[in-house]
Amino acid sequence: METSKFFPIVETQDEGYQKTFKNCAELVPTLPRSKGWWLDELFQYQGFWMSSFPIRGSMLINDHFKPRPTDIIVATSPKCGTTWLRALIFSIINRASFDFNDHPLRKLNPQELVLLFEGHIHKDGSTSFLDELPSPRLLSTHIPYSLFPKRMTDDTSACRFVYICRDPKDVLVSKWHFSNKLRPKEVPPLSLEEAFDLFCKGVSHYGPFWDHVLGYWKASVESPKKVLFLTYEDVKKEPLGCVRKVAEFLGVPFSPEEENKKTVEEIVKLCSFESLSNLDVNKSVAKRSERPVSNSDFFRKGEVGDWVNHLSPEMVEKMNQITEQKLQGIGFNFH
Ligand code: PAP
Repeated sequence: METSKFFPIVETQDEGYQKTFKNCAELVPTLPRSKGWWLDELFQYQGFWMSSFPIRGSMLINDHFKPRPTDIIVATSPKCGTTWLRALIFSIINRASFDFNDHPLRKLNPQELVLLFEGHIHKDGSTSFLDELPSPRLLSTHIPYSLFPKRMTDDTSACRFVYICRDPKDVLVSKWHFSNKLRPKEVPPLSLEEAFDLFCKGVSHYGPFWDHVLGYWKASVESPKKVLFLTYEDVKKEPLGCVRKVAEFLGVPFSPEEENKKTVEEIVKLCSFESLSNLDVNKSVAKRSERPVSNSDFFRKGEVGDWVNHLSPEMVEKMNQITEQKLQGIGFNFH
């Protein structure tokens, strides 16, 4: 049984899982560490800053997860639009099963409908919860591409990743607002300057942000059938085209009948910021012990370019410079 001070204790009788928990409990205290954005601590694990919980999730995935060819992983760096992409992909793959007026998204937040892979693999100390999900399994993750096991990322595995990223200036602003919602009332708010500094140093959840993007970008170039790379800005600009692209990538293109019935338009409308954020379920401010945020916290402005209202010209210049330098010559940038 695991007794690390870094994790909630998970009871498990299985020797394999016990070994992973033990390895993780021994490893985490030895990793470089930094203060986090709320009251958490971040650890540098395989080049990325993560809190202890997803590190353990990543180790469990590596040691025990059994991928299926039909698995679909919605991957993002935090605050890049995972709530939106989870809703879109859930609606795309389940479009034959639900009426848009009586849709699961009207009753559940996308974060509850499509669960966080590294968060839920901890349940009961085994992968049984995930093993029991029917195919195709749709899971969400913030884990960097390089941290997934080869059996998920090499060409012998047919599971697919859909990645969405976003202009880091908007990511920072979104993350800063979100972090201050998570900070306990008695702790002073994180200043934008502090947040900017941490983000630029790469010390943000699953960061450095740019390395996260680079990993998925390279994989999408090398294995375009395995990884689809999208940007928040493109989905905002051309939602219908992006939804068609995702459906084709997942092998479930829209039929002429569905096009006639305007199914793509229905999906885009249901999953839009205006629609989702106005549903009662997503206006809820109730928090639960296992998730210290409320459904409404995942909806703020939902706009492209809100950074102009927050960042100084110096901050913008520095952030653009880092982005230029990190993404130089790869064939992609945030313009
Ligand atoms: P997570 O990383 O905590 O899971 P994530 O959903 O990736 O959060 O990001 C939240 C951002 O997506 C918020 O951006 P903002 O702070 O700049 O406003 C949120 O408003 C935005 N968002 C949530 N749902 C949608 C949607 N349906 N369409 C567009 N943007 C959305």
